Amino acid sequence: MKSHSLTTGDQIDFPVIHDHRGNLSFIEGGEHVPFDIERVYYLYDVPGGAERGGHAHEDLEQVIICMSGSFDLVLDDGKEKKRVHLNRSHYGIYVGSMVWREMDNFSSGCVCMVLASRKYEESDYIRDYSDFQARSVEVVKS
Ligand code: T46
Repeated sequence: MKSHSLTTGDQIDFPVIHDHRGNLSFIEGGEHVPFDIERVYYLYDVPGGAERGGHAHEDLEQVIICMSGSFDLVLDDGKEKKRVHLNRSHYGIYVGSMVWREMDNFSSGCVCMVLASRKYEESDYIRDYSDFQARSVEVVKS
């Protein structure tokens, strides 16, 4: 696996192979994404005005990609908040563990694909913001 020094919010640019038939991008686990991909999921048919996320993960790492349309991703490490607008499928945003994420401003027809380092585990979710803040302070101290 390539060595990576990504921090949350970093953009990962995927290869783009362009010819007269259009574009092709590809993603290899451990090469373009800093973990072995254990799970892929996607969000689609999101109604206008909907908000998703609103939680953090204790251990999960993800790369979030906008395959079609657009949406905003808000990343909060407990100290600072950053809003990123995603609207192209040739890059993804790295989201490490212990980051509160929210997603909104979905366009019609938006498709968001997420590459994840672990299988789905409800026990990895932190769904209470004050709990997240208290735990992110502990992470900084340790
Ligand atoms: C994140 C954003 C971008 C599963 O059964 N398997 C799965 O792999 C996932 C992701 C979810 N679920 C179930 C758990 C809930 O009952 O699907 C339901 C909706 O999940 P959730 O409310 O977590 O969905 P989002 O869109 O708010 O958040 C998801 C990811 O959980 C989260 O890690 O970063 O997408």
